[in-house]
Amino acid sequence: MELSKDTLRTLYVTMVTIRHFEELASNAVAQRQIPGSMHQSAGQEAVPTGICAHLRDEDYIASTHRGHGHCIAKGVDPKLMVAELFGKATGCNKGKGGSMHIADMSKGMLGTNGVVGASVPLAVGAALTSTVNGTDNVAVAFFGDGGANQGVLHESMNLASVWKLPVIFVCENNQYAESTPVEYATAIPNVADRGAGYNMPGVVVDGMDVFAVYEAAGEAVARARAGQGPSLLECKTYRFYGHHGGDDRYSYRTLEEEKLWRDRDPLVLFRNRVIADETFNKEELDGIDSSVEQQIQDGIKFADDSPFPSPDELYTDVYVDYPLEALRRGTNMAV
Ligand SMILES: Cc1ncc(C[n+]2csc(CCOP(=O)(O)OP(=O)(O)O)c2C)c(N)n1
Repeated sequence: MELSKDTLRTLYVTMVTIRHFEELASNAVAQRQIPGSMHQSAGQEAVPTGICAHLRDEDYIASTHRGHGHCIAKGVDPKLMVAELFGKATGCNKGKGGSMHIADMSKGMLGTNGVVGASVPLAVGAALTSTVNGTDNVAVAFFGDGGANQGVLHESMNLASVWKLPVIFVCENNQYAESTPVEYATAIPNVADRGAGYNMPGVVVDGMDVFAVYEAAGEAVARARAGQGPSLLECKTYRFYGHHGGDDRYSYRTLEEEKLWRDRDPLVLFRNRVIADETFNKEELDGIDSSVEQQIQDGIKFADDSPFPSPDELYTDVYVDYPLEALRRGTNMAV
C-alpha cells in the first residue's frame, strides 16, 4: 500500500509521541511519587497509531488501563495528559481522573478504564449510538489478551454482529495479563479465531508493524462505515516494561525474550523501512524525535507549574448534571 509522505510523518510523530510520553512523562510521575499505579504501553505504539489514523474526531474509542497511547493516537493533547497524571487542575480531566480515567469527548475518547474488558461494551454502545443517529461514525474497543477472556466481551461481540454495529474490536495481545502468559490462560492460539464464532472477520496482525496495522484497520473501518458490521483484529505485540511501574517483569519472563521483541521495535522497523526506500532521511526522523521530546518536556514543566485542584472542587464532577425534569418525563435526553 502506497502512503503519502504526510501520512507517514503523522504515523511516526504519533508513535514517537507515545514512546516519549511513556518514557518521560510516566517516569516523571514515578519520581514525584504521585500515588496510583501506571501502565506503560511502550512497545505497543504501532497498534493505536495504525488504527486511529483512520478515525475522525467524531469516531469513538474506548480504552483500557494501558491507555495513554490510545489517547494520544486519538488526538488528546499530551500536555494536558501529563497535567492529568500529575493530578493538576489544568489536566484534561481537571486532575481528578489520573492515568486510568483520561477522557476527552471532543476527540471521541470515551475513557481509559481500570476495569479489564469494560472498554468492549462501551464501544458497542457508542456504535449503537452511531446507528441510531444515522451517522457513519465508528467505534473502536481496545482490550488486552487478558481482557479477551472476560465474559462481557462475548456478549458484546455477539450483539454487535447481530445488529451489524460499526465497531472494531482490537485485541492488543502483548503476551501477558499481568504475569500470566497468554498461552497459559487462553484456549486457542489466536484470539482472532473467535471472530468466526460471531460471524465477523477475525484477522491476526503483526502489531509491531504500523504498516500492517494501518492496512488491516483500513479494511475494518471501511467495512464498519459502510454498515457491513464489526471486525476483530488481534495485534500481536509486546510491552517493553513491566505490567506497571513496580512490577518485577523478570520474575515471569526473560531478558532474551524481551530482546527478541525489542529487535522488532515498531519505531525502528518504521525508520528502517522509510529510510531504505528513501522517503525520509535519518536527519529528518531525528528532527521529529527531538521536537517531540521537547514537546513532552514542555508538558512536564507545564504540569509542574500548574496548581492542584482547589479543595472547593471536591464535590464537583462527581455526578453528571442530568436534567431531572427530563428524567421524570421519561425523555431520553443526551447528556
Ligand atoms: C475486572 C478486572 N479484573 C481484574 C483486574 C486486575 N487487573 C488489572 S490489569 C490486569 C491484566 C490485564 O491484562 P490484559 O487485558 O492482557 O492487558 P495488559 O495489561 O496486558 O495490557 C488485571 C487482571 C481488573 N482491573 N479488572
